[in-house]
Amino acid sequence: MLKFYYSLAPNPRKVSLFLEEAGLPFEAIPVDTRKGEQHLPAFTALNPNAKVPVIVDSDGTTVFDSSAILLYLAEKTGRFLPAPAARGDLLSWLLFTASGIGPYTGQAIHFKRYAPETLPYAVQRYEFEAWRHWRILDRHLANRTWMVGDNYSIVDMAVWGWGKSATSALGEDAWGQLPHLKRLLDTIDARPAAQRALAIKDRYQFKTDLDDQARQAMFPHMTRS
Ligand SMILES: N[C@@H](CCC(=O)N[C@@H](CS)C(=O)NCC(=O)O)C(=O)O
Repeated sequence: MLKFYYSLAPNPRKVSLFLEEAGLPFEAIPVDTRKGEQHLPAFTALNPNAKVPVIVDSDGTTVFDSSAILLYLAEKTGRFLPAPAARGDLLSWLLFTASGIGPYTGQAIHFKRYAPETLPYAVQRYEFEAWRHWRILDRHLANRTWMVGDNYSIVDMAVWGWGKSATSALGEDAWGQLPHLKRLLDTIDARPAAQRALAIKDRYQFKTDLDDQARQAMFPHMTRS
């Protein structure tokens, strides 16, 4: 059976959604990143980047990085891909989400919530860039139902994964300024598979304390030279 190494964070969330949408049987293996389990040798043998998500398919194929996993699973199952004519759009928006939405939103959250000191320049830069990227998605969705092509695809799943955490970067009132994006996220939330994907939180109690062990595991730059 496919093994899914996960936490409750945005990138694994995208993969949870695909697995539930496709109805693929999987074994969910929690990686408690606040306990440092992402750095255990058995895990870095699967993903040298020491981050979730990772899958190990039933034939032993290992794939890390959420966008790679989405593409791999979509191509393997033939599900949630747009028509071949939209391949360029698929790659463009999937990688825009991977390289723009994720990193800028993640860094905005980091500097607003987790940095040991307030650095106004860093907060301003990452918040600005996060907003800039989310606004591009919102404008793109103004006159279309789905991110690419005519149907729900892995790009919508990738956007949803980060969308569930976007207000941590953009503020609780962000949706008033991103109405088209909000419509997409609400449409996906209403799908039973999305609710099952979110219910993965009930399978394992992840550590919530952001203590020294968690900081060292997740923000190693703070303690290593
Ligand atoms: N590019 C990677 C990023 C993966 C990533 O940043 N994962 C986070 C959770 S969203 C993680 O494992 N954080 C724990 C850590 O950084 O130690 C992907 O898309 O999968």
